[in-house]
This record gives sequence, structure tokens and C-alpha cells, in this order.
Amino acid sequence: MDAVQKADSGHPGMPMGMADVAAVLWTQFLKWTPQDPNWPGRDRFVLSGGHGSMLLYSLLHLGGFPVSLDDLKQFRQLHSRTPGHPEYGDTVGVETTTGPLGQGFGNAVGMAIAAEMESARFQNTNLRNRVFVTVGDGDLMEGISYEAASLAGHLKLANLICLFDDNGITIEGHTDLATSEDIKARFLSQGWAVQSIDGHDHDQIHKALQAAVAATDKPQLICCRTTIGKGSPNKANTHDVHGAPLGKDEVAATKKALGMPAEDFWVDPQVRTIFQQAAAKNEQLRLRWLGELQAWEAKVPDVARSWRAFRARTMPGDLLEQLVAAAGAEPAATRALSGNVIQKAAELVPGFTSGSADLDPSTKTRIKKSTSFTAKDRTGRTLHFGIREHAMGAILNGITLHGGFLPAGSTFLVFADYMRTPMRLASLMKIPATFVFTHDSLMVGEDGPTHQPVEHLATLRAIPNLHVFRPADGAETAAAWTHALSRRDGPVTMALTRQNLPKLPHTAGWSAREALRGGYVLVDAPGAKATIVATGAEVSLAVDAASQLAQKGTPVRVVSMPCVELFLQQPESYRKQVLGSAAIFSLEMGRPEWWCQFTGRLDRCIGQTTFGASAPAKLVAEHFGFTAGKVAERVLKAL
Ligand SMILES: Cc1ncc(C[n+]2csc(CCOP(=O)(O)OP(=O)(O)O)c2C)c(N)n1
Ligand SMILES: [Mg+2]
Repeated sequence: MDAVQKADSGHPGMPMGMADVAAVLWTQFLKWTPQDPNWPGRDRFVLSGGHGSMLLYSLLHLGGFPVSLDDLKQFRQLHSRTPGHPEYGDTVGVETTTGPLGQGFGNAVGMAIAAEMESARFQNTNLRNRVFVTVGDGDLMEGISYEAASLAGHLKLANLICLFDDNGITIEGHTDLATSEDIKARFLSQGWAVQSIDGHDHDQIHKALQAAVAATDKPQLICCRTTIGKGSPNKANTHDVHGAPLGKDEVAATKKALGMPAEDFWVDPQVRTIFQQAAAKNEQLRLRWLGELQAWEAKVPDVARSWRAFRARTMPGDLLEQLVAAAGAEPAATRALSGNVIQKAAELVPGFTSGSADLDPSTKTRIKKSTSFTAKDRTGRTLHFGIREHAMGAILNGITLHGGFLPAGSTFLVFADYMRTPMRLASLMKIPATFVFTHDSLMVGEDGPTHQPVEHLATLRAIPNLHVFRPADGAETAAAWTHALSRRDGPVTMALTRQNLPKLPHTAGWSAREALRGGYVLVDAPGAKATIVATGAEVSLAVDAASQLAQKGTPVRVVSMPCVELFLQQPESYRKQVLGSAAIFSLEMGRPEWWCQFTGRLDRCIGQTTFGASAPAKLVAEHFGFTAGKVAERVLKAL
């Protein structure tokens, strides 16, 4: 209340309403310790309604994490440890970035899956921590919560405990404005166990949590009836308290009503003591855990060593070379080449797990030598998300955040929009999740415009810190996966073809390392009059167009640029050398505007600005001008 008032911005209602639930959870159940905030055995706590960030910051402060009273006074200020919404990486103890409603809940499902997988894989029950997540009305209205809860129930994730802040209020007013859903019935039908309690009665909170942590067969929902802004005499149970400071007078009135001194940022010494005691108890748990880990390491040193390598996400030094060999030299669709690469990646990288939203016969992301991760088999490495792309994205993020794992999930590129927010958040959090998209152009053919991406590559590239890889052959596909498995400061997404691609004319001595520079000269032409920069399937089209142009006396250089973001990170001298000094053209079967940064002119960007059409792929390509002859013609005309 004080921090929000001082910042003159923020959300006091949820932190005040959920303070009772959070206090019981943090002091009596949750395993945490500021001694080692990244202790792998800790429980995870996710505040899905990120607008209630001040609740989390208060808990971290009381728990002895590096969030001081001064940090609380800096709430929502530039470079503070207490940004408006919890940000992964900004504040020690914040397990994930939340704010877009529903995402944290999806992350929590991912974390619960990760804990189950890790514990089963390394046969150590101490690695099976619990995940506690608080959600509000908003989180549960968002469709992603439906998807994620459905999968969690199906997978019987009993280590997942969700606390629903059932306060009947959202921004516009009481929830009866927009919902009359029976949340209890909904979750029961999705295979959850559900309890309903008074969220201000510490005894009821304790008993409900006790029952929830004892459960072994189902994820647990505890509906906590609460009053938003609890304690505020005039604003509790109103939407006014959701997202605005109480105001100086109401803060004073609230303190008076609660029997607190008027002082700002006053903390009851008794509360400090209770949290310190919980910290001491948790530290004992951690030390015992470490002792048991040591005994385990002595007993099964090989397993323990592979667990440490898994946690550290170590990679073989020759990952690229091995993946290039696995891709094979045969021309094929990049989705198929990726399928080959994935099998090798699974052998080399223990943390690699892969799945799809019911499309793996098409996206080829199944790990063939592994079983599927199910309610009965927690060792499986192939994940079946069902047709739930949005939850898939958030779950991938949760698995990644849990540690060790390097998960990938796949669907068609045209459906990337269904998981755009998770991709954005992975980029913001700088975490290494991988999003694989196949059927990456109009060349999908007969399925038509609903299934033919046009704007997708451009909109993905618009997300800061997302690396978009669109490989053109097996070697580039291996490079894409090498980057995805090696990058540590953000996610990688891949756009792969449905159609087969021809072999590329790499020069002798060419290595796939060049693809890791983002762009390279594929075909050089002395005295080139133009350079065509192309990606993915259109690289071979550019090669064909260049050879037609050469025959007509116009030498043209072809640059393959599988990852623009990596190319832009290269020194200027390299970029200049690759792009050359002739007129630059781009060729990509998608929105062209973005390429102006290289070509300088829109008429030199050959792309697609309209929706496609339903027809055999070859005819679609001809219709929209993607033939070597038509590309050559356009280049000549523009020159
Ligand atoms: C995806 C998304 N849509 C909209 C918002 C804006 N928003 C923030 S909080 C909120 C209302 C949330 O209501 P509830 O979860 O009940 O929180 P409470 O008011 O009880 O604190 C909305 C609409 C958001 N953060 N994320
Ligand atoms: Mg609410």
C-alpha cells in the first residue's frame, strides 16, 4: 500500500487481498532460501497476475532476498529491482516474468512438467519440487489457462498447486459483468482436485495447503475467497483498489483500521520474526537436501555427473559438425532435415526435449528413440501438447525456466500467432526456448491462404531479441539447431519448408560455420551488377535466377541469409564484404518491407504482400511470380 502510494502507480488490491494466503504459503509450505535463490530443490512460486508484483516483492523482502525497503521505495522507477511487473533477471527470486495474464499459469504447468521429467530421468525424488502459482479472475478468463489446465490435468501433475484469488473483481468492476463460469466444475472436468476456502482464514488456508501437498494423483486448485484491497475501510471489494494507489487519506484510514502505526513502510517486527524463522527452517531443508545429494552422488556417480552436465547445459565442442553430418547431404525439405538433426541432438544434449501441438508427423520434431512424456511415463522426452499452441509456448518457457532443459515445440508457421506472447516473453526474459515452425511459405500449396504464411517472418523478426532462422539446406538447418541449442541469452525460432529443396552450390571448403554468421556469399560473380539476398527455400530460386541473369550478361551475386539477427551482429566490415557494392535485392516469399534496411528501396525487395491461394504449390509460385525467369526479369527491370 505504501509502495504503490509512493510510486503513485501500481496495484494495491491484489497484494492486500492475497497477503493472508501468501503469508501462510511462504512461512509454512514453500521451500525457498535466500542463501541460494537458485537452489534446484526449491519450490517454484509464480505470481501469474503480475500486476500484483508488490505482493511478490514484499514476500522477497520479508524472506531476506536482496529486495530492501529502499528497493520497495523505488517501485516502478528506472533500473530498480522492483519494476512494475515482475521481471525475470531483474529481481533475485522472481522465477518468471508475468503481466500478460495467463502466461504465468502456463509457465507453472511447464515447471511442474520439468520437475517431473528431471526427477524421473535422474531417478532422484529430491528433484521433484512443487510449483505453486497464484492466479486471478483474469488469468482464468484467458483461454491459455483453459489449455494449460487441460494438459496439466491430463498429465496428472500433482506437484502443481494453484491458488485462485477468487475476489470477484477485475478492472471494470465485479466479474458478473463478463463471466458466470463455475470455475470449480471447470477444473474438476479437467482432472484437477478442487477445494474452496475462505482466503483470509489462516487455519483454512493451512489445511487446504496441507491436503494439496499430500496429493499424489492430480493437480490441485484451491479457490480462495478473498476481498480485494482487504483492510481498506472504504475501497476494499471495489475495482477502484485494483490498479490505483489508495490515496494518502485512505492509506491512513487503512492503517488506523488495522491497528498499525501511521509510519510509512512500517513492518511489524513479529512478521519479520516469523519470516526469519521460516527462512531458518528452509535453510535446514536445503542443507539436508545437499547432504542427500552428496550421498546420491557417491552412490550413482555417473548419473550424478550427467545430471550436473544437464543442469549446466553443456554442449559438445563439435556440436555443429555432428549435426551437419546427421542432416545428411541429400536434398530434402528442411523440416525433414531438421528431423534428422533432432535425432542426433537428442543423443548429444540430454536436456533437449521436443514436442508439437499435434503436428509432429508434419513438423518432424519427435525424438524417435524416446518414449512420450505421459502421466505414466515421466522419462519420455517427446512432449504432446495437443492442439494448444498458446499453452505450448508458455509451457516451453516454464520448462526452460525450471533449468537444465532445452525444450523445443513445433507447429505450422501460420499458427505462430497463437503463441506470439510466449515467444515475446522468452525474448524479454532472455531464455533459450526453441520454437519450430514448418510449412513456412505459400509453397504449402493446396491448403490455401489460411495455411500460407505471408506476414509471419516479418512479425517474428519484429520481436526484439528473437532470432529467426530460415535455413536453406541441411548444413544451414544443422547450423540453426546448433544456434538454438547453444544460445543462452534468448530464444531461437526456425522456419522450415514443407517442400523439398535442391542441393546448394556451396564452394569447396565452405563450412556451416558461415551460416552461424547469419549471412554469407553463396555464389559470387566477378563484376556483379546485383546481389540477391535470399533466405530458406528462396535461396535456390535466387541461384537459378542469377544463372539466367549471368547468361544474359548480368553477373549477380547470391547471398544466403538464414538469420538476419546474427548477420546484424557481425562487424561492419564483414557485412559490407558479404553484401558487396552492387545494387542489393532481397528475395523472400513473405512481406518485403523489412528488407529495405539492406536494399534501400522497396522495389528491390521481392516478396509477397497479399494472401496466397489454394492450388498446387508449383502453380501458386508461378502465379505470384516466384520463378527464376520472373525474378530475373524483376531484377533487370529494377536495374
Ligand atoms: C492478456 C492481458 N490482458 C489484459 C491485461 C490488463 N489487465 C491487467 S490486470 C487486469 C484485470 C485482472 O483481474 P484479476 O485477475 O481479477 O485481478 P484483480 O483485479 O483481482 O487483482 C487486466 C484486464 C493484462 N495484463 N494481460
Ligand atoms: Mg479479481
